[in-house]
Amino acid sequence: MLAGKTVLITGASSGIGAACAEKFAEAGARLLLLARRRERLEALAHELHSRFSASCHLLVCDVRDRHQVEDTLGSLPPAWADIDILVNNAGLARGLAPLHEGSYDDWEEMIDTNLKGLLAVTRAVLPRMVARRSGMIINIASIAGREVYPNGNVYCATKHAVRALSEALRIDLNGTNIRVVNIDPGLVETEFSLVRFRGDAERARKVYEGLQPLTAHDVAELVLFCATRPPHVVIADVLIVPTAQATTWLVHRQQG
Ligand code: NDP
Ligand code: 8X3
Repeated sequence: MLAGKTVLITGASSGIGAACAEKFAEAGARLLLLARRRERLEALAHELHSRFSASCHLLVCDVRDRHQVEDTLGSLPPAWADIDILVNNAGLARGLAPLHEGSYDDWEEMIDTNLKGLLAVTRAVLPRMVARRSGMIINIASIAGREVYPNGNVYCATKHAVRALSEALRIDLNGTNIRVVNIDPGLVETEFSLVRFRGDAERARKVYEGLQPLTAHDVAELVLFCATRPPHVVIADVLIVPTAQATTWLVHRQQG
């Protein structure tokens, strides 16, 4: 079903995005891999080519820069220009602080990446999908798009916004055959917390202490499932959490 399909994955250099790239490559898709870190993308493309003979085209791009996104996606080689599936995954959290102590720079980075970056990529990709009356958008939002947790204020707000955009897209695209999927993961052990805490590995480790978190692979399997439903089916909205996680604030942790 995915053989020969063109899939654009943003944030493909790490975590959930890289795991999605692997799953789609295994299924025979052609991959547009987008992120800022070129070496990571090159290493991934090399691995996917040697394991699955996957065809990859690298897009070194910062989704916060709308003009860069427009230039990058507006000048794709013709063989790569018709994107069948867009996985909007690039995103990050910065800091964890009460709003009255929050940093404007952190807020801006999260809003510019998680919200405006997703908008810029979607705006650049959708017109050709609409013209072809075919395509799928998979937004990686978060459990933080359903619930707000202490000190998560702006990150949660960006993910609530992603959720709103998934719903809005499903309305705007009704009648076009384009499907919109919203996926909300709970705790997934990736570089996410390392980025949130600016390289503080000990603090990042504590986020997942005493429980078995999701892996990026767990989420990628769900993404692949959503991407392989027949054309009349949309998995519109999914929450995926580790068994130990009931809500953002209720997480069962083993002691010692
Ligand atoms: P990682 O930090 O492992 O991966 C984040 C990816 O986003 C990287 O590939 C990074 O690439 C890319 N990225 C970040 N900023 C930009 C940018 N400005 N332009 C282009 N790419 C960018 O984290 P995850 O894999 O966990 O996160 C992926 C998504 O999943 C995010 O949207 C996150 O909010 C969401 N999520 C994560 C959860 C978790 O617990 N881990 C739970 C719920 C949702 P590079 O730095 O090379 O640009
Ligand atoms: C990432 C999950 O709960 O750490 O979106 O915000 S959480």
